[in-house]
Amino acid sequence: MATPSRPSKAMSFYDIAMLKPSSPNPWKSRLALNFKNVDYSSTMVPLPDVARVRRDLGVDPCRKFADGSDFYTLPILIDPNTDSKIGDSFDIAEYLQSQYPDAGAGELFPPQPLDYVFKPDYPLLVPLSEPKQGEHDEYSRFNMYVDAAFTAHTGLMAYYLPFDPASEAASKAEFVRRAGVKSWDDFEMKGEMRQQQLESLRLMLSDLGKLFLKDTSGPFLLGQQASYADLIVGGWLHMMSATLPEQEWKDVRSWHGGIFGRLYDGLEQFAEVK
Ligand SMILES: N[C@@H](CCC(=O)N[C@@H](CS)C(=O)NCC(=O)O)C(=O)O
Repeated sequence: MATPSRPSKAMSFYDIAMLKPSSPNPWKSRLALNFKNVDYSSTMVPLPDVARVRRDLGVDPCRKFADGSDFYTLPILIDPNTDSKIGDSFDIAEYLQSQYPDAGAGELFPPQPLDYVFKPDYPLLVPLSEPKQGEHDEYSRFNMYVDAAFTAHTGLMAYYLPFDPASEAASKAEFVRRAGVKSWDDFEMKGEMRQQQLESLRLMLSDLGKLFLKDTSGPFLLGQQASYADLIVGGWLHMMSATLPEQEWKDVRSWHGGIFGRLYDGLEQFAEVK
């Protein structure tokens, strides 16, 4: 049977409930779903319910905590057209591309070199998912390094997550438990430490930004053609836009000749929250 170019039944997409969507991996998938212009609806899951919802949907965890225990995460995409359940943002993008190759803006994985490496100075609190070997190796590696680069700077963002008041206390308590700190206030990064981290973020973005200078005919890595690599960075830009204090987000947008402000704006066409 020929692969349909557009699904006929709406898919279900699961993201974490916040006053404004803030989670980078679900954002990557939202951008990819809108890029493909497929029909879907979103379910926003309170953070303390993510593990239960994922288990109830029968989707195995794809990430582990540092102690080796399972870490239940979102996004999840359920496609009733093919009876598929996908529980990792990279897998979701690959699934959409293979199942709906011609839909929407077309190819999510055009061949391109993605020469970017980031090594954090210290181990991340929660290890990242391993990159997958497969058809889109270059993108998978890029995804891992970009995740590492931004995760190393989430100390600037965590305190400002716009929690849904209904699950705010439980969500904060869970973060406090995971980080092994005394209270939520310990997440507030200020003073000299904040300035150092902002400078580190600026330098990291300078390095990442070099990839965007190869083709300046548009805001994307390939100039005017958006690809999943742009969406990966875009997921993190959305987290920063939802969490950083206003002036810091303005600074990020304008650093390095405005590369990341232009990218964020260029991706607006795929950023509708449905
Ligand atoms: N490799 C996974 C990682 C997903 C992930 O880490 N999701 C985070 C949000 S960005 C999450 O669900 N966190 C739940 C929690 O912190 O309890 C993917 O790309 O989908």
